[in-house]
Amino acid sequence: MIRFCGIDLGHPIVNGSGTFDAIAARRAFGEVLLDEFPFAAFVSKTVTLAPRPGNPPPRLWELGAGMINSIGLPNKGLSGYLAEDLPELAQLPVPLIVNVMGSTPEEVATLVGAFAARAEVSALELNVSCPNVKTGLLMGADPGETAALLDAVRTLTAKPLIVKLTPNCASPAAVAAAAEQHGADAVSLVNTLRGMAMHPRRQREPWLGGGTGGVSGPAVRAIALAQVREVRERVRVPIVGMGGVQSGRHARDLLDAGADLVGVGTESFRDPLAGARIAAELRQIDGNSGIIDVPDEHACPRIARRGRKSPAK
Ligand code: RRO
Repeated sequence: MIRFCGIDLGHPIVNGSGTFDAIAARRAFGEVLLDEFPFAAFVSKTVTLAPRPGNPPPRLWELGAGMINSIGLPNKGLSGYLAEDLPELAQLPVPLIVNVMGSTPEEVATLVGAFAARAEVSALELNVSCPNVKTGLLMGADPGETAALLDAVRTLTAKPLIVKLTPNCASPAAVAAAAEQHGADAVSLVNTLRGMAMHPRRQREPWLGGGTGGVSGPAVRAIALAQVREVRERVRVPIVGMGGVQSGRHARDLLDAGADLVGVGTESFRDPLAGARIAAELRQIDGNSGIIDVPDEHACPRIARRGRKSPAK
């Protein structure tokens, strides 16, 4: 059991917002999903005040080492979420973290105020980092804007506020420091890195309907590690580290770089139970046998990192 912002979690693996649809997964896999839920807490897809249709298709491009998404926050809006999704997500066997985004601090304040009163919600994640809309990104790219956002919402709730940072700015660590100074309880990073794919058949046209998108998956893992380390050097609040995690070894690396929890995102598209597998691999590593045996092409190195303690027998 670990504690994160006062919330008890069974292990340190959570999902990255928007990468696991728990309602659809329950429909597909049945009640067994609740018995063996892959994550220690569930982070919901971003909710905005008004409903949004999302970006025009195509919305995905597969890369050699990940993918680019241009989803554009399709969602039912606050009232749709409260009426339809929240009752279902409240049935999950793990704490619920709701991810919210607005184009102004006032909009975010309305969202935070609405969730503040909901007992089903354990914490809020403020998404200031979506690469696929013009607004929202701005707030998270600038320490002053992030501070102003926290000033607008901090007093509205006693629930933990996690600020989801963008890697697409001059200094994520400076933004993290501003968030901490203005009352954030934790930060999470990295959101996706802005990227682009050209249309394979049409000259000079981008493939994605939104033009550009967000790169995720193994391609961004080294960047996530470096940014988590840099943020850890600037702040004391807990960090949810994510970016290209496919194995317990990758999770261990992010924890060693300074994260307190690890988010799994793109890997869940390949393997919906990746969260549980990665948590089990991490337990095996931390059980410090030093030797692990994972039948997966992404298995962690079999030799334990030097200096780790030998198993307590
Ligand atoms: O919906 C999206 O396009 C999206 C969001 Br909100 C986000 O935070 N990060 C991302 O890569 N895509």
